[in-house]
Amino acid sequence: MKYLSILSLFILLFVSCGNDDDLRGGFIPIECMNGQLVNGNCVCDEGYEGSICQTESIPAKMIVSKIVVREFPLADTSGVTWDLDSGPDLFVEIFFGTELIYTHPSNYEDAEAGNTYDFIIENSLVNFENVNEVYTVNLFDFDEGMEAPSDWMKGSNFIPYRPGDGFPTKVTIDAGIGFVFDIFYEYQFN
Ligand SMILES: [Ca+2]
Ligand SMILES: [Ca+2]
Repeated sequence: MKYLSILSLFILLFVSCGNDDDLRGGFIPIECMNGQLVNGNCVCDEGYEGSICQTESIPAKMIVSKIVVREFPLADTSGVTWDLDSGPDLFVEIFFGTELIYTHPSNYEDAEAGNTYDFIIENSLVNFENVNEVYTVNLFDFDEGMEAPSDWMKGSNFIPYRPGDGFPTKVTIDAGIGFVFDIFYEYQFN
């Protein structure tokens, strides 16, 4: 019987949690999932809502602070290297749909397999404001003069916000065929 009544309390809590008015009607949360209990009410951590802070808030904005290229393809799909007699000169571009939103202003000359390459994005220049829509990171080998335009090496489409992941500051994306990168986020909720 004791188990049953505890279970019913939980059910009551969860069923009634959708409406904060119910809390004022006498239900006192016994535990806040992502927050602190203050005077009988949950004060939620940033990014959570609901009467026991059980629901992730959808971020208003995800700011990209850095992309770290961990692996890049050594050659194109027909096996031809990006430059004739040196490694590729890496830089990244970011798209929202078909719209180019960021080109990294510098490149890493003659990149070598096994090294990682940090593309730091300063001043919150890249904001993902449509966190449930598709963005793309494209990796290029910078070419100029006779060699221009730059070689597109590989790209990856992804949806920034992953519900239930708890707002990781670093997400690793494996685009296949040797393109792996980390993307670093800061979250804003209003
Ligand atoms: Ca090239
Ligand atoms: Ca090169």
